[in-house]
Amino acid sequence: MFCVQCEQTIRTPEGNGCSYTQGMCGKLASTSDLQDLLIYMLQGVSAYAVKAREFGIVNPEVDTFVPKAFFATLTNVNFDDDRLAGYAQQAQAYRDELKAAYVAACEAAGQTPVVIANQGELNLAASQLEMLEQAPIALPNRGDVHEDILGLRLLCLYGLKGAAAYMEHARVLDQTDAEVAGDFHKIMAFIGEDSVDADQLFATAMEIGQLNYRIMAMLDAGETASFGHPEPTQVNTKSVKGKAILVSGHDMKDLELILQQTEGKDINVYTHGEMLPALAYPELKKYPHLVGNYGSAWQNQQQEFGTFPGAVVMTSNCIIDPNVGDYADRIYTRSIVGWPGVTHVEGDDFSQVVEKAQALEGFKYDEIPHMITIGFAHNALMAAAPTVVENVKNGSIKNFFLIGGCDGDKTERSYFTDLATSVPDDSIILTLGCGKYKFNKLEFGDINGVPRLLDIGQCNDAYSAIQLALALKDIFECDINELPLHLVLSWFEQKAIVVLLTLLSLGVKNIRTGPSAPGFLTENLAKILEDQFGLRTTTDVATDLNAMLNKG
Ligand code: SF4
Ligand code: SF3
Repeated sequence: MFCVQCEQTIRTPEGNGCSYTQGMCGKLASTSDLQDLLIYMLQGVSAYAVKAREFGIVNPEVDTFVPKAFFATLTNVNFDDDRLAGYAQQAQAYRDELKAAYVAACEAAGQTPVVIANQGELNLAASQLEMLEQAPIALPNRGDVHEDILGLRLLCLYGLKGAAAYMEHARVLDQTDAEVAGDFHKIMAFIGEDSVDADQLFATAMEIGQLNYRIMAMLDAGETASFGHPEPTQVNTKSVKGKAILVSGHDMKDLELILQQTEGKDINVYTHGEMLPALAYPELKKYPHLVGNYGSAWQNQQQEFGTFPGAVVMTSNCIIDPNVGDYADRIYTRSIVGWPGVTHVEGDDFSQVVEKAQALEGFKYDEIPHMITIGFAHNALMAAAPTVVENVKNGSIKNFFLIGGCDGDKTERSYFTDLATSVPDDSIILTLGCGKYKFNKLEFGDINGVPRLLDIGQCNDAYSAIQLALALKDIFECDINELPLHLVLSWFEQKAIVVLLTLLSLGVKNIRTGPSAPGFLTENLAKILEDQFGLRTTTDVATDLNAMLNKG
């Protein structure tokens, strides 16, 4: 196995990456190898999807399948070898179908079809064991390439994974776009070609960022069309007496289905992790039995799910071993999420989850409520903009800090809590992603009625933060990088990588990321990104804060 895609990757002086029998996330070598083989097959599908499109042949089923199956290879999404092997076989079937359609179209047009080698022709073995023997050709560090080229390839591969995940989140909400899918296939196929051209790889990384901007706009449209625009909302973070279901991950459509199917059944529904922002959407908060948020970010799930006296549903990343917390029999996976032995809910029927919650004890008492405020996505931010601008003009607000991204369990991540509590009192803090749990239960007060902590939403709601920055830039008639806006992103997995690529592709400079640099970025690449974009890794709060306030 070789995997270096997340922040917790193994780092050694000889090189970074999980490459033994198991990754730090618990992913076994067999799972990792099957994921790589799956990606290899998906690249073959995309290569023929590009060719078929030359003849106007577009298969929406394929356009859905490729990003969805690619999503299964993100950190902490799918640990189930049987399902991964199944996706790889399905990819082969789709590839062969597209290839046949393309060849037939070429023949009809009197052209000679292009033969796509490697990913275009590999035939998978029938058994999983034999498939694993084929895996070495698909490893992401295959071949003998310069480490900087490998780093750039991985930046593209992991960035596109993040974009694929958001595409699938958008598709669930009926947002698809054949042009976006076509551009996605082009990049997916290109990555499979193992380019050694640094400029081309770098340009592709920027293209991925731009593609993801379009995808985040689609996802935003899907979420707001389905559930309305988030509005500032007080949310209880304590438990309420009664039977209970906890819904984690990013997929709000699943939450809606669960809310509909628990109506009138005396079951309280709670959000967890990245589902917290759902509580601010009118079409979700209207359900009185959606009672609040329980727990915090993904890395605490073994303890939090372990003590939750009800059923748990994991709708997307990030899942970790449920057997450690002893709740494998009452957690359910959805969509591309998988854990061997855990019940996977297909279709729209959550009755087994409801029955499980009814059979479990539930909370015996009401806890004393602790309220936090959420719901500052773009519409709410724009509504507050005139007051904010007035306060900027009269000097009451001097700086904006965007502190957000992924959470994780490294102790160095206290940096983000310390930074949020150290910024000057005349600063507004914007946050998003599960990284917000490092400080979202603290009290930050307000500036002339504007809350100092504005929770924008999930990691994909970086789209809303970008809209605010663009609006402020227009109001103050300056470049986006001249705004008193400082971005400090915590990263863990590939969605954060693609959000970063989006920001860079939009020309946003001087972003800080932490708590460490990605393991696949070599010193040379980090230097190039710093020279071109001012991108740098966090150091200590005092040094970074001083530099940011002096616009460094
Ligand atoms: Fe290692 Fe992260 Fe890959 Fe898991 S996802 S194997 S921890 S790099
Ligand atoms: Fe969190 Fe996994 Fe990334 Fe959506 S849920 S931000 S880590």
